[in-house]
Formats: sequence, C-alpha cells, structure tokens
Amino acid sequence: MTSVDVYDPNELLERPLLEQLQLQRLRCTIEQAARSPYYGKLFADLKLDPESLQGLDDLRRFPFTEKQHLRDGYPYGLLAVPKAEVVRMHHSSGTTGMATAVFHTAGDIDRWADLVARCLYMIGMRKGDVFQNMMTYGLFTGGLGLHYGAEKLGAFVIPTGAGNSRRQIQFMQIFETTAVHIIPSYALALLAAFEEMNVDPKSLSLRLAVGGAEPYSEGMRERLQEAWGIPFYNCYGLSEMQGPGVAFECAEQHGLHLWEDAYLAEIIDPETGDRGPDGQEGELVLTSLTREAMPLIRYRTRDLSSFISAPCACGRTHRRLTRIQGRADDMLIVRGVNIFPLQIERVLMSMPEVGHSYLIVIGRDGLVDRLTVRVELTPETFKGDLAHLRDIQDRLTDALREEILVRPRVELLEPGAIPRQEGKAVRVVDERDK
Ligand code: DLL
Repeated sequence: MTSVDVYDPNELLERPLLEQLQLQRLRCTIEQAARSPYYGKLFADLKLDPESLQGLDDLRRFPFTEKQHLRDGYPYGLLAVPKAEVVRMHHSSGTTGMATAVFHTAGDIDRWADLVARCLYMIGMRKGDVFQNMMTYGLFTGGLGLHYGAEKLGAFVIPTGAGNSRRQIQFMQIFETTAVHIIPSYALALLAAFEEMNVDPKSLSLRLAVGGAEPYSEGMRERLQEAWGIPFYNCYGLSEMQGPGVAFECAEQHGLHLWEDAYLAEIIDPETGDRGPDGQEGELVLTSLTREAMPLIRYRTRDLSSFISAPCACGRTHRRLTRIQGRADDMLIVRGVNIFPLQIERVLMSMPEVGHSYLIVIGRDGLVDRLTVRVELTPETFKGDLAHLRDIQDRLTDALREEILVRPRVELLEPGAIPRQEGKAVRVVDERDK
C-alpha cells in the first residue's frame, strides 16, 4: 500500500476500480440526464438508455453536447431536477458571446466543495492557512467555487474578490495571508502595485498561489513564481462542469490531474470528432459523473489539451492533462497562418525586458492582415536609450516571426500603458470585422 497523504482515498484508486466506479456513475448520470427536457427527448429519439452501456467505450454512441444546445435550451432545458431542488445558479462568463446558466442542488455544491478541498489539500493547504480569494464573486464560479472548498478544508478564508490592489496587499500584510487565488494576468499586474507600495511579496507570509481561469504559458508561471517567491499551481475548470477544480496541478507541477471519479474525459480531433491516440493534442470533451441538477454528456469544452498517460510521481492515479493551450475559438488566422495567442505569450515571456502586460491587435491594410503586438516594457528597460529600444524591438520581431511565421509590428510601451482587467485578461483585439 502506498502512503501518499491524500484528502480522498479515491485519488489513489487503481485503474480497474476507477473505471468500475466511472461506469457505475455514468449509468446514474445518463439516467439522471434523461430527466431533463433536452436529454429526455434526445435519448428517446435515439433509443439510448443507461442499460445499453456495457462498458465506458459505449459512451461513443451518445452524441456530443455543444454550447449551442445549452443556449437553445436556455434557461431550463437541461435542468434535470425540479426547480425547487436548485439552491444556486452560476452563469458562464459569456466571453465568446454565448452565456449559459448552470444550476446546482445542495448535493452538487457539497460535492464541488469536496473536489476543490481535495485540490487545495493536494498542494499543501491545510486548516490554519489564511486563504485570500482574489477572484470575482457572483455569477462567475471562480469566487464561490474556491471559497466553499477552502472553507471545507478548514482554512481561514478572506473573500476580498478581485480588484482594489492596494487593499489586497494591505490585507496580505495585516492578516498574514498564506495562500492566494488569483487570475494569472492580475497576479502579474499586481506586481506594479507591490512596487508602488514598496512592498516585496517575498517579505510576506505567502506560501502558495492558485492561478487559473485563463490560459497562461509556462514562461508566465515562471515569472510569477520568481516575482512572488511562491509556487503557482494551475487550476482548470468551466462553469458547465460546475467550475474550478475539474483538473488541478499537484506538487510536481507537471500537468493537471483530471478528477476521473467526477469526470469522464475524452480528447477528440476538433474537426472530425474522432478520438486520437493518447498524447495527441485535441479538444477536451467532458461528461460529468456526479452532477445532479444539470449533468452534461460528452460536452465539447473547445479547450485544447492532451493526456499525459505516464504515472505521476505524486502517486495519484487520475490522468493528467497538459496545460490548456487555449480554446479552439481563440485561434487567429492572420495572412492565412494559424496562430494561438499563447505562442506569442511564450516568446514575450522569454525576454526579460518585457514587462507586465501585452496586447495583440489585428487589423487590415487594404486586403492584407496586419498583426501588431503591443508590449509593455519593465521600468528599467523603458529608461534605456533609443538604440537599445530599437534593438529590443528587432529581437522581439525576429523571435515572434520565428514562432508564428508571420512578421508582426512590435510596439513598445511604457509600464502600465495597457489598461488592466480584474477578470480574465483580454489579450486579443481583432479590428478586421469592424
Ligand atoms: O473560468 C472556472 C475557473 C475559475 C477555473 C477559477 C479556474 C479558476 P468559465 O468562466 O466558465 O469558468 O470559463 C471556462 O476558461 O473553458 C477555459 O477556456 C478557460 N480556463 C479555465 N481555467 C483555465 C486554465 C472558469 N487553467 C473557460 N488554463 C474554460 C487555461 C482556462 N484556460
């Protein structure tokens, strides 16, 4: 028997037992989903029922659920319990213009809190930790999701929410905050406030940070860890699957454990919908296994990732996902070339002269696409002479050209020139459709 210290023994389930549990939960989930107007009709039309599921592979016979289905059924088309059983709803951020409502029973909230507590325990958080939750509270799941999980663990939770940078830092000082939950782009922006207040984050009681809700590169993580002096753990989730805590990094910081007793994951080719070999990058498709109010079957997340099937050194058996590369919809096509914003971030973060923020702007010169990368410099670099700045501009342009195969226009900006966001960062402005 292994002696890994875990929150929930399920984290160590050997694969055959884990799969047995998944199958049992999948059958219940299908039965539950059939109580919603949408799935009830779909399963009846296609003559699908839980009994026909002999093994996990039989799930392939079920069609994908897309965001559009949630939208078409808005608000209650996928609700699988009487409305009186619902204790809370969340609403997706609607960053892609398609907002959806997600409902929770008391049991759902409890299981979600347990899952988040498991994540936080995994990275060493315990009763006695002071957890400053700097995520927006409200319809967004980042605030309340982590809040309930941290409380369940017995941590001392400070629900500051997002924004008000000076007060965030004061609270860290006064209440000796040991752990923070923060959007990575905001964690970078907050460094300017630390500098202004002449506070070194390394002088505080901080031990660890949880960062998620938006794609960020390994280079960005390294920067954050260096500047804050603490590990940043990647947290993935989406409202439709209840919120943060779907997958989470362990102390190894090499991939995110996807909790397979709560979700059944597939990676598909976004074009064909087929499953590829393990390790191949594709779109993550998730089936909830423990959700009651609004179970979703084969939900297409649009998020791009791949499985790491090698066992993790931490001893947990749940498979890991590689860092989410962004959404399939994030892909930019510039002069016919496919570019992901994270490719640009990777290059920027590798250059020490680059400061706390950047913005990608796509426009058009006549019929030709124009790609501009606006880059804030660090305060020290910005004071440099013109020849030095020109050299940085040339090096950035060349490095970006090499990575994305398109030659961008690079604009160097003074620190703080790009407006800060408290929520998910907007990294791309596409002016072509205007
Ligand atoms: O962002 C839930 C969340 C809150 C996750 C706090 C982590 C921390 P939504 O607003 O529904 O839910 O947005 C979900 O955000 O489909 C991804 O595209 C993106 N996303 C979330 N976490 C990550 C991450 C929350 N760690 C959408 N890396 C998802 C990359 C992420 N993208």
